[in-house]
Amino acid sequence: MAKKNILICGAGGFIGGHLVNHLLKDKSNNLICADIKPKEYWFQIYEENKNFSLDLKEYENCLEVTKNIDYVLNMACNMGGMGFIENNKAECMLSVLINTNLLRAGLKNKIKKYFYSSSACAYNASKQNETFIKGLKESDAYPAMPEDGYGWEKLFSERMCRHFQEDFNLETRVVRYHNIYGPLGTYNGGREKAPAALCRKIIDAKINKKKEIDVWGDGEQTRSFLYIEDCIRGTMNVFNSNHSDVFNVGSEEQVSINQMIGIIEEIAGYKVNKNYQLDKPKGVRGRSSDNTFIKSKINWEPNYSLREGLKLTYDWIHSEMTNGTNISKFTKS
Ligand code: GDC
Repeated sequence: MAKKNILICGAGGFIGGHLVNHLLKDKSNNLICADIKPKEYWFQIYEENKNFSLDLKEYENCLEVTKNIDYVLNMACNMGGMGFIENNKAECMLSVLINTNLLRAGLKNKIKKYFYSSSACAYNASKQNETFIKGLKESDAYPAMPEDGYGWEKLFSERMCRHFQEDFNLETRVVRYHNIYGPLGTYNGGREKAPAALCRKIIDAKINKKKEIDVWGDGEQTRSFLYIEDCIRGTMNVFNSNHSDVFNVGSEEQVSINQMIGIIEEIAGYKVNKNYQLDKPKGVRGRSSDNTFIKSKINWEPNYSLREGLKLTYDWIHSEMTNGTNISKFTKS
C-alpha cells in the first residue's frame, strides 16, 4: 500500500508533539514535521520522521514543505495561556500568515485535505460573562466578538478554511479546542495555561514548604479543560470524517479555578492558601463546551475526567521539577 505523506505543522509544540506520537503508530504514515522552534526545543521529536525547523509564516517555506504532501494538520500558532495572549495580541494575530500561506501552498501542491486547529477563544465574549454558563454551541461564535487578538485570528482563519473549501474545493476540517492540557506541555515561562501553572505552583509550595500560592483573579471564574489524549482522538475523528462543519473539541465538565485547585491539592496531598491577584490576566468569566453537535455527527466525547487528567499531568510536572525525567505512559490503563 502506498504510504500517506502527512505534514504536521507545529510538530514541536504540545498538541503537535502528541499528534506525531499518535500518527507514528500507523506504519502506513510517512510523517513530515515542521516547527519554528530549533529542534532541541521540540517537546517530542522522532528521528524516523523528516523534521524541519522553519517559519511557516513565509509562503516559500509553506510551498517547500507541502510538496508531495497528501494531508496537512496545522497546529502551528504563536500562543499560550491568558498571560501570553492578553499581552501579545499582534504576535497572536500574525499567525494568520501561517494558515493563509499553508492553504495557498496546499492548494498549489494539490494536497487532499487540510486541518485547522481553532480555539474556544473564537466564541462571542458577551456569551461568557457569567460563571457556570451553559456550554457554548458552535453557533455561539456569531455574531462575532471573539477574544481580542488571538480569537479574531482564529475566527478569521476558520472562515478562510471554509472559503477555500467552497471556492477551491480544498477539503478542510476545523475544530475549536477548549483549554487542552496534559504532560509534555508548557508548565512555566509565561505561556502556560491554568492547569499546568497551578500544578506547578502547588508542587513548588509542597517541595519548599510554602503555605500560599498566587492565583489570578478571584478563583471563581469557570472553565472546562480537555485532556490531551481525548484531544488527539477528537482531532483524528473529525479529520477522518466527511464533515466540514466546525466542531467543539472540549469537555463539558465545568469547574471554577478554585475547584480545580481543590482537586490538585487532593492529588498533591497538600493544602495551600490562595493569594488572589485581581490585576492579572483573567480572560472571560465563564466558558465550557457543549458537545451535542460533535456527539451526534462524529460520535466523540471525552474519556478522561478532570481528576484523571490532572493526576497524569501533575505526576509528569512533578517528575520534571524534581528529576527532569519524562514519564513515557500518559494513559489511564
Ligand atoms: O491561561 P488559562 O488557562 O486560559 O486561564 C484560565 C483561567 O485561570 C483564567 O481566568 C486565569 O486568570 C486563571 N488563572 C489563575 N491562576 C495561573 O497561574 C492562573 N496561570 C494561568 N495561565 N491562569 C491562571 C485559553 C487560552 C488558550 C486557548 C484556550 C481555549 O484561555 O489562553 O490559548 O485558546 O483558552 O479554551 P483561558 O482558559 O482563559
